[in-house]
Amino acid sequence: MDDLSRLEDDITARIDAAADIRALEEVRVSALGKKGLVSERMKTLGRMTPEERKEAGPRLNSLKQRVGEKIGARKAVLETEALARQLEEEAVDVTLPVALPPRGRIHPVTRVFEEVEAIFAAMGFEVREGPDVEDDFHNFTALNFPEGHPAREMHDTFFFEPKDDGSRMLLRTHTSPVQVRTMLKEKPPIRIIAPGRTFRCDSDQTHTPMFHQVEGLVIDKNTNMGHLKGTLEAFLKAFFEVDEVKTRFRPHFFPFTEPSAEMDVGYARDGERIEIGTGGDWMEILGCGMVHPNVLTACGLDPEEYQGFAFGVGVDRLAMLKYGIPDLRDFFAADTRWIEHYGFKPGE
Ligand code: 2NL
Repeated sequence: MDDLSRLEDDITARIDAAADIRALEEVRVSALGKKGLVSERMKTLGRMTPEERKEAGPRLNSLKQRVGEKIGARKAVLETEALARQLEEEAVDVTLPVALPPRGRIHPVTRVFEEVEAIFAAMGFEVREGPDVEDDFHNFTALNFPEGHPAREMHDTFFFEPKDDGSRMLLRTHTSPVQVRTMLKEKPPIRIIAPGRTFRCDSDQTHTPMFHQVEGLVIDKNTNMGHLKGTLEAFLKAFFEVDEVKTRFRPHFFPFTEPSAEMDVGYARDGERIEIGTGGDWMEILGCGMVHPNVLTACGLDPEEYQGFAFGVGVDRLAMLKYGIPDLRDFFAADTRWIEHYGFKPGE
């Protein structure tokens, strides 16, 4: 094998070994570039005799041509490989789900709000909402709490700093102010529920400073305590998913209702579980009564023309009873293991 054949074999081997376009370009420059191996050989032609040149010239030219073609062919192969690799790397599997299934949970309190709202909506009630930060009039005065009455202190109210005029805003201690605002704005018949957060400066095993309440209000010309009992029994049956509920009214006191009552519901204990509906024991479930005439007057309604009932129920306790949750404080502990166990998946 002569010198030129060895040169061609050597270049060919390096072309075949070039792993990518850049390596191949280096081979091309070292072979065909201005100072490349083939070009250097071309420069030797001038020093040859005419006979030598006649033989070597065409051989060198055809070698140069073949090397160029081999580089071109190798380049095409490498480009095809590179494209295939890129397509593979950037491939999108359109058969995969667009998003992973959601991992979040619906909090039992949120769930109970939704259930209560759906049940009362089916009975013709509308939902009304109002601010968490209230004034004294809507939270107390309009609800027949006299100035300086101990019932105001009983509510363990969170007050803000007094304003220049001496008045101070507060965190609502119940959602009743929502109903006050509704009566001031709308004409009877009124049939509403007011779900929401409420606040009292109280914290122990069974009390948290923020808790949840649903209040209900019905105002019309002849609304009476029978309507109250029927409405609440229908609600309890739907909520606890039972065909029968035993209830009783116990006389009570609230400033904003007269008469006032606490409603108890029959229940039976089955080991750890509590079954609401019937049974040998009574459990206090909610407070209620006929709206006090002073409240109607403060809200712009004539007590000679209108009357109605109201009730308030603790949502946190409803959730504990329905879903067998033992400790109230876990509701607000933000423990992901707890919410994975007691929470609900969307649509569940
Ligand atoms: C309870 C008691 C109750 C009301 C709330 C109410 C609202 C207006 C007028 C009259 Cl605007 N009453 N609300 C009435 C009775 C009881 O809640 O123990 N809640 C957890």
